[in-house]
Amino acid sequence: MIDVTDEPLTTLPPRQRDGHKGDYGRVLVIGGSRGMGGAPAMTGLATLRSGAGLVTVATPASTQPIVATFSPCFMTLPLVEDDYGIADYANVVDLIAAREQFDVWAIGPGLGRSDGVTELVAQLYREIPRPMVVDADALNAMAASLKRNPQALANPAGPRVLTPHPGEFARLAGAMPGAATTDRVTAVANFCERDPSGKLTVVLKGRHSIVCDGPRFAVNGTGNPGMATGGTGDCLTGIVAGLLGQRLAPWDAARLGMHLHGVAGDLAAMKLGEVSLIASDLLTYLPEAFKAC
Ligand code: NPW
Ligand code: AMP
Ligand code: MG
Repeated sequence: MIDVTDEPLTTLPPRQRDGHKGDYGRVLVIGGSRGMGGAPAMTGLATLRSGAGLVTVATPASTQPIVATFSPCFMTLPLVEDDYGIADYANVVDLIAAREQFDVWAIGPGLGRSDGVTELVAQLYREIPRPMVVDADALNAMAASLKRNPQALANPAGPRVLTPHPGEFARLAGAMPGAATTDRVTAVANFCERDPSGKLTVVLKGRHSIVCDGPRFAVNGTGNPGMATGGTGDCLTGIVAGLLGQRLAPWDAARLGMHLHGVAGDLAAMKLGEVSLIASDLLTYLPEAFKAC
């Protein structure tokens, strides 16, 4: 039987009176594709609402003007694309060259699936030395790489927080986890054992999301079924990235992020009802969630 941690949740330290935006993290979100501009935009907004100092959303060139209109508060960066989606080589060169500019990377929301995306994700996952949140289509890209070579992504250059829902987890791990919490904990533990580098934190989402960094496990208690609506996971990616930007350790950022995401969902459900809750409501209620923690 695996012990679930009784460590209390970390809280963010109060902001320094003379703090400046560089102190709170420069975050790069990579996501979006034709028809899915909303996903990286929500990730970018959630990152900002979670306290990051500067946020840039990198998205295919054709999607960039759309993503930019969601907010004047984040910057955007166009990615080279061809008829099939992101064209990997040029992007990897550009992004690797930009690595020093960003403290935290968040990759995957709305990115779509293509060979170019698979190559882009594999290279960034392996090579970027900074903390990276990996979600959505970046997880699908990882699954495609692992299928070709199970060791392809072992021992990445920096810490990685993976945030799969059960469907994404099944693609990564090769089997759908059971519904019971003990089965879910076991499934994540087994998955983490495959990369003993100590750089992996996995959040298996759903009711009672599991957070595991190898030796430690936590089970989240916040959230409600109103959050079973498109885009809520994209918001979680941004929350965790924002907390990493403020220098929380991956385990703390994943646990606190999951908790806050659920509190925002619970506040939204209290006000609006579970039926009508939509993902952007989480962005509205995140400030209250932070104030309550
Ligand atoms: P089924 O059929 O429902 O039983 P996908 P996705 C299975 C972007 N988005 N929760 C499920 O089984 C994302 O960022 C863009 C969820 C199905 O077979 C991604 O880039 C939005 N699924 C992309 O869309 C808003 C579960 O997994 C499969 C499950 C695709 O992401 C929406 C679904 O996974 C969205 O976020 C569970 N508990 N258990 C936007 N506004 O731009 C089993 N499954 O195919 O990866 O689809 O999650 O929608
Ligand atoms: P995604 O499927 O990637 O959009 O992620 C959905 C998000 O909503 C995850 O953070 C889940 O933990 C959360 N969520 C979905 N359904 C529930 C539920 N029934 N209870 C609590 N949280 C949920
Ligand atoms: Mg998702």
